[in-house]
Amino acid sequence: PQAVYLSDYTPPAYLVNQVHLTFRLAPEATRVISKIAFRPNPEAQNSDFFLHGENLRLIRAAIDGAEIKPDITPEGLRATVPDAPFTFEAEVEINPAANTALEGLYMSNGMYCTQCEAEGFRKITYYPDRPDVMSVFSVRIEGDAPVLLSNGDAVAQGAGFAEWHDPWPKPAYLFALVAGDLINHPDRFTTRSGRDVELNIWVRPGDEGKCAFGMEALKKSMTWDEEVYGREYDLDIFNIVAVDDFNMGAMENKGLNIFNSSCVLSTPETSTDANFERIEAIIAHEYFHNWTGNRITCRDWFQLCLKEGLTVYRDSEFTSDMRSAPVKRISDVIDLRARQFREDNGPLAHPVRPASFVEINNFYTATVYEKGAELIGMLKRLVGDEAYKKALNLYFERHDGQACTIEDWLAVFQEVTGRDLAQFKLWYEEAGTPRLKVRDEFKDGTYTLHFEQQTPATPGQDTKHPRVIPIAVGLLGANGDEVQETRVLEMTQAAQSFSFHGLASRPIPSILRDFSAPVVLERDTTNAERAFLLAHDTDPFNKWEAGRALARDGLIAMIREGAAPDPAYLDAVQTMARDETLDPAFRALALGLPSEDDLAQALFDMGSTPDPQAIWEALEQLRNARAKHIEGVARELYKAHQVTAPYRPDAEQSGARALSNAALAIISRIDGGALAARQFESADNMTQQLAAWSCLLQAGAGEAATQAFYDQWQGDRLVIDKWFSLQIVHASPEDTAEAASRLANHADFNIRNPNRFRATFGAMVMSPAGFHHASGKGYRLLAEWLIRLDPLNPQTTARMCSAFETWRRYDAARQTLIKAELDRILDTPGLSRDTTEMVTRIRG
Ligand code: DPP
Ligand code: ZN
Repeated sequence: PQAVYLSDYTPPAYLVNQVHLTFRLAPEATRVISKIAFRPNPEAQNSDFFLHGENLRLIRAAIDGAEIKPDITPEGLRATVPDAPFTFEAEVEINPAANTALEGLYMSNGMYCTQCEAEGFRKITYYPDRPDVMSVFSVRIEGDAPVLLSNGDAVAQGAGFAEWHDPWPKPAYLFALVAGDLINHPDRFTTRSGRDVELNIWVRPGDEGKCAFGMEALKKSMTWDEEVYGREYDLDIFNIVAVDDFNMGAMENKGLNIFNSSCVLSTPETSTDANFERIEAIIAHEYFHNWTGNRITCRDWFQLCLKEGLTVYRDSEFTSDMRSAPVKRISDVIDLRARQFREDNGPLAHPVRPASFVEINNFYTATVYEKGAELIGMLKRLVGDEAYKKALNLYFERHDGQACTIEDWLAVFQEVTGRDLAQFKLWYEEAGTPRLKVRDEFKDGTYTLHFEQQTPATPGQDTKHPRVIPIAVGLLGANGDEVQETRVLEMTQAAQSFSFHGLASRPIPSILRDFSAPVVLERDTTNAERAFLLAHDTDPFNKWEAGRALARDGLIAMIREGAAPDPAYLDAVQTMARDETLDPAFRALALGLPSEDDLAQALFDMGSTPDPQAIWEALEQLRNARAKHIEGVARELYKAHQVTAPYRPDAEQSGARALSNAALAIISRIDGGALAARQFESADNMTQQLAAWSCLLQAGAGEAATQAFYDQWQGDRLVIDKWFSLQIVHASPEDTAEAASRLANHADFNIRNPNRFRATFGAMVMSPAGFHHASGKGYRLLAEWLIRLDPLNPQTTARMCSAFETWRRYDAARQTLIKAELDRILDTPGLSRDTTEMVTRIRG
């Protein structure tokens, strides 16, 4: 497969004035009739008329009404055209029923649905399928489904047809069409300037009771974007549709967002607090794309972070405003380290703005999204809130209606602040997580921090340059008082020192507060100091971080030296847990432990070869020791934080449940699941039910609950996904692969449904001791199923190959086993471009 390079970008040869599409829907033979008004682009560097098109059966094509016989290749169509505006018409036939890749127009439970980002529109009809070609679309849908939807406003409807017009020019990747037997949950929203907007969430009959929370989230998002970014909605209707078979979480098509049903449908009985929070965030994310993504889009797919990094940043600000900002920050960093740092440390490392790709679908990554969002946060910290606001206003004003680049984005900040952002831009161009080493010194009332930064080489990028790093620092006195409030140090050199003067005694530093930059901070320190920061730091992130580091160091000593669980950690965590001045949600997070994968990476960074089984055993040993040590506290917490009010998925109640369920997990290690069994019986919401069932599984006493849970939820796909994954997650490492294999052969397994596939095999790879079982059975099972899935759904297959990305951390025997599976996948005849690229990069 051929790579595409950012440096090869050329402007489109032809631009589109308007598009008219007619769809005659039929499951196996849908006709798409297009009429596209083109004009030559004055900025073009050639006059080649090429339209993308894949798997289309061309029935006829014409230019200015005269039939033509274009050259057709597997990638598209070429024709000779006039050197003046002209109209291109085509009629093609496609087969939505056979489309299992879920890209282009496909069917899900009898409903027609599209997914065009990034390059799916070319599977619908011939078109310049690139984001810098923007046009106004009108769409006519003919079909017998009761509900026929597309982008923009409905202009005509009747028996068997509907016509839609979207007045906002958009790239083809934002096109959407939905047709089916759907029911709406309606509402209205009046924008700040008085536009009355009709809102709908469309679902399959039977799901209409699962929309209320999503609708509230949508209205909150609309208000928030007006208040915080001054952005209003711009059509008279906003539709959301829930679809069961979907590769991503959701998609921001103009005026017609399409959601994986797991990211929009909810009820207290079927969804956990975490599900509710995620739904709120994803609804916000897709809605916010209306300005950051749709009104201002990307010039080319290398600029994906322009819309994704910014929109993730915006949705994280929204969640911080709706819920607890510190809890959101800590959760985001846990996720960033688990997914993005892992990616940055391995063979798939790539810059936030990649310079080349083979298949763009492989670049919807934690690096583009989550690290991309971190860059926005750093930029804001560097320029300040006021300048950020001004720069954003300038960005919206100047680039509305345009397809832009990272250069355009940085230029507005340069103009508003007068600051040279050339060094900042390295964050977009160089892959890898900087290591930030720090040592300190105190002399004559002056306290100095000496920093050194170094970024490890990544594939294709051996040389790294010093970055600009905002390091938020505060200093504490021996009694816990803050002697220096948070100050942002701006590091720009490979090595740099910063001093604080006039101090009475040696302070205790709190460095990288609020996780002010996506770096790995390395500092030699003591357990006593960590316990002190856990008790006294005024910065919630660093308070949590101190506890996390204490736990991690203790675990590493257990794994490497066979040490006993660290009493300093056990005492500190006990004090923290019963500190009623702390938010319960914070305490629940602080009771978490580093993941098996985090520990594997930490050991590897220290020059040790991680043993997944030993890591798992150390974690179990620590959890058991901790349960013995703080059982009494856990029982107090469990009682004190029971929620008696009617269920609400808000921050307060979720926090209380998170803490009482963390306590339940501790108690279950002592009582064998007795209390969990009672909670399982009495639970009236999924958060409580699932937590109790998890504890029972963990205690080896889950059999009856497993059956009861299935009997209760058999008809609910999203709950049954949980039933699949939890059994695998809680299997012992010896049985992880067997559990996954058994469930993959269960009558309810469906290889065509990405949620179910991920619930099964995603759960397996999230259990490292089981997945990395020394026999290689986890590797074999995953490879087998990826080989089966690839011809059906390349995108989801390729995504899941990243389970293998950490292979170089492990011992020679495991490396050999993994390489054999990677080779087996690569040798599969007809392997997709998506999977070929991923496996080739992982193999190195
Ligand atoms: N649907 C994906 C997202 O919203 C891609 N745009 O991030
Ligand atoms: Zn997005």
